[in-house]
Amino acid sequence: MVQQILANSYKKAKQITIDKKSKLIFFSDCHRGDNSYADDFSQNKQVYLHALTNYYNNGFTYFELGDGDELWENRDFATIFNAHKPIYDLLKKFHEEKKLHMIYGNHDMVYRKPKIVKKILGSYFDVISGTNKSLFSELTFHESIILNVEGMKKNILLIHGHQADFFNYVLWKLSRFLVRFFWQPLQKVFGIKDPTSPAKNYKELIKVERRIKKWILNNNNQMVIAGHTHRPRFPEPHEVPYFNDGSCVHPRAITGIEIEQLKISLIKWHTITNADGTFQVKKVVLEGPVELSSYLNEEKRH
Ligand SMILES: [Mn+2]
Repeated sequence: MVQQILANSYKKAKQITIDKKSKLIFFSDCHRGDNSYADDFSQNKQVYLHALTNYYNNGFTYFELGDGDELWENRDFATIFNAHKPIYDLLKKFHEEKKLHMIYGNHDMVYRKPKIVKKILGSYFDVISGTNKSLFSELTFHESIILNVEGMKKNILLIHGHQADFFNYVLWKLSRFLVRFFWQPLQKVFGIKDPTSPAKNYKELIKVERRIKKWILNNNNQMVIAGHTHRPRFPEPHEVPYFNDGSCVHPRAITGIEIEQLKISLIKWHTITNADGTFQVKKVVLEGPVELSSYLNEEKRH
């Protein structure tokens, strides 16, 4: 079942071609919320804004691999928008320069319908002028994207990763219902975590990773970049090419994947406290850079 869902994601993917001049940044699982104590993203919003501004100023294209907006815990996008307006202003700039590519995950699965994207993200109500202002016009969310890399034999599949998680892909509405009315209240009162979420349950996480890796091996070692589990992955060239950009809700840090000059790296942005007491946002390269060709030009696994 899951293997079939992944095959379909590959089949219907939007195709994009990149070359050695392309600069790409991948983040996912921001779970942007309402800025309340339940908003896991709010602790990292300054770090994220700083990092993304840096990428924007350096000519990067932004790929968001799902669960950008936390629409399970918040039913009203306006609350999220008002809590994180500087971020949406920046995303809008990426979009206007055609440098924004969005993939939906399970928490923002409603964006699979273009009509709903237009309704939710097309415009916002500006309190100061008392009028509706345009936000993301003609923005499309995709289930999957294939990156064709100039001069290379194979391509890269971008997905959120909930395709390998039956409960969160097919039964996502039930999952959302349970989060809203069952797991979230239980977590607030008793600290019990949602056992169906691979981000909160290690056993589920391992299962999701195993299913994606199985699909990769059955499909000529197809390189995949995903999110969903919140666990960053960066394989060596001889390993199964399953990459994961992690999340933007780690305590005090965000992780992502960069592609620049056809090299891939796993990076982290976090805050450090200097000796004089000032805070500073810093980027750390966790893995790489490794040539994409070492994942995309090999013939067969030995
Ligand atoms: Mn997810």
